[in-house]
Amino acid sequence: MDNCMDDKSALLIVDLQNDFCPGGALGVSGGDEIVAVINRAIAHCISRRLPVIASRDWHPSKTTHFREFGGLWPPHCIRGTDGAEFHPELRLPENVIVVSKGTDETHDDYSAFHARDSQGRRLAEILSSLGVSRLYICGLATDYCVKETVLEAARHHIDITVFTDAVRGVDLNPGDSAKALAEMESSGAHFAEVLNLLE
Ligand code: VGL
Ligand code: ZN
Repeated sequence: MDNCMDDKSALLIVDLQNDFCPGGALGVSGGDEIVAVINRAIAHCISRRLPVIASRDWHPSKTTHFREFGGLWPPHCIRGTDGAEFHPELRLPENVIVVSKGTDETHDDYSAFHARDSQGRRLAEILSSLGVSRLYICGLATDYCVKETVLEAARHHIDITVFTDAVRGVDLNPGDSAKALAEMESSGAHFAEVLNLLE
């Protein structure tokens, strides 16, 4: 297990938004506990001038992703609302690249590879323009967006490492997060801990 991100690496923070934290519309247990850990990973990237990308769930108020319209979930992360904002203690760098997903009325868009930046570029295109081939991933939720992003990374030939101390899952069914981590490992993902990163 490596304890330093190299110059082909970037950090991807998945959906660290108010609605996914305790008290939010779709609060993930312990979701807010990882903010301090992620801030440490961000500091690691800033000191090495490595890109930091933050994805956000950015839904319209009417989408088939929501229970009311046939989906699985209560309304959450509706763009423009407080619930869709990043956690206030997350210390994103000034040059963070924000990518938004779930913006369509008919797609769940769990994978951050479906997200686009403000210029409409998808994540894979952004990574290749930055010369990034290794992605370190953290955030919410282990069993949905983190998992789908990790499983899709292989298809884009991106080597991926999950920061296991900086993810939390929904666990609609008990054990979903553990199962998700096992699937990620079988797909070739590596595991590391932020707390083992060198300062
Ligand atoms: C997510 C459930 C619904 C996620 C998004 O970010 O993991 N989970 N929408
Ligand atoms: Zn969502």
